[in-house]
Amino acid sequence: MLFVTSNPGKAREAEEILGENVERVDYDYAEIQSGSLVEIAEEGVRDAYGEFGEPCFVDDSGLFIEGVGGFPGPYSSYVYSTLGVDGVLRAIEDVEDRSARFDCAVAYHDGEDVRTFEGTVAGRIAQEPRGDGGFGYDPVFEVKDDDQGRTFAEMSPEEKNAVSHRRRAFESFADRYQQD
Ligand code: ITT
Ligand code: NA
Repeated sequence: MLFVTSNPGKAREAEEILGENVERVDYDYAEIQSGSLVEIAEEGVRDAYGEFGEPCFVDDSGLFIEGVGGFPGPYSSYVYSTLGVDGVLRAIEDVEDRSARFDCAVAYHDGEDVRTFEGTVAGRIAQEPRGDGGFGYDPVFEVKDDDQGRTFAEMSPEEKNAVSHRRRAFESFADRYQQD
């Protein structure tokens, strides 16, 4: 099955989580304006299916910061490419509640229906970026359940993949579709 994404970091993680029968296609599917990652992923996979005509899935993810009403949430991609990680840190400088979560919505089109699988991980936004691993917001996302309080970027790929929002979403996806 095809994983339709413009983001190589996501594709690497999906491969590690799902195994080998994932083929990445670099296609920027249409992203509707919506407050819901699930809606964005579902519309996106319909667009991707229209483009490729074979079973495929997309992953729409977002960082939700509690103290600023869930910003940047569904706009995480736009905010990342405009403000960047440093811009986000500046924007929340005076915000007290830095608790946050990462959500992932995976939508799969099997040729007839669309099904969606969700995953989430709790954390908080670090004061400064730390670590060289991962991609995107990983250097500022401190994982809540990590006893050393590391950011995703301070973890190995295996460690991030063991607890991430993406792992949780892809796991329920795999439970449903990869019986063998
Ligand atoms: P697609 O083509 O798959 O949509 P994208 O990078 O635009 O690629 P999203 O809209 O889902 O993907 O991602 C929103 C933003 O959050 C984007 O800037 C990503 O780099 C970032 N992001 C997504 N997953 C992440 C993760 O596991 N760790 C850190 N940042 C992540
Ligand atoms: Na995107």
